[in-house]
Amino acid sequence: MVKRMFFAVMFVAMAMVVMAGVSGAADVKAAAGNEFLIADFNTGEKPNNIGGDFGAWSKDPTDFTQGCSESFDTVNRRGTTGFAMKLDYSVDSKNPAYNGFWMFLQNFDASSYDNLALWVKGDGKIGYTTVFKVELKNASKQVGRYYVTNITDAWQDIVIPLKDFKGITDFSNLSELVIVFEDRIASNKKGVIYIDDIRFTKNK
Ligand SMILES: [Ca+2]
Repeated sequence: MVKRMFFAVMFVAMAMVVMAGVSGAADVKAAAGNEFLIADFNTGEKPNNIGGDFGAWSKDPTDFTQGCSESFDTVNRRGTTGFAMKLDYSVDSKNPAYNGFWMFLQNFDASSYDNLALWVKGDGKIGYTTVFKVELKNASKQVGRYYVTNITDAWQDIVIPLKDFKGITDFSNLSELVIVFEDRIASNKKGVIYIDDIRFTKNK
């Protein structure tokens, strides 16, 4: 009888452990479901976390007074491991100048998400623009535009509501994310911007 009681107590205890484990797992899953990681750059190589290629681009590669180059940076990164993306740009040209960074989004369906989020900071020693443009493109050739402002030399989690992208209404098949440095807009014509942990997020 005592033995049977013992097993009964053990069974209840084990059931409670299992249930606690299940509810813990459910919490993790819910948290993960509120955020989808597109690129953390932590492998130090292409592609991004969803298999999309990326790189720097320039309006006029033959004009050496303007351009943008991309590299993986381990010193300035978000978090304790891996890399961030370093964008070394110049729009300091007598010609019209704009350039930046592109990333394929593999027709990602972001329609159940509320925001595009990314960590951003400028390089305090080299200099940086406090403003740049972010574009989201979809498979039907819509181009959404949003200006990120108030960049500083400290990491900031920039959360952009998808509805604030002007020019795009369908987020179910996103083809590309583009960052644009523009001569007329940039507060510093040359500089370095770091980006990391590009995600789509849901409002809590
Ligand atoms: Ca990273």
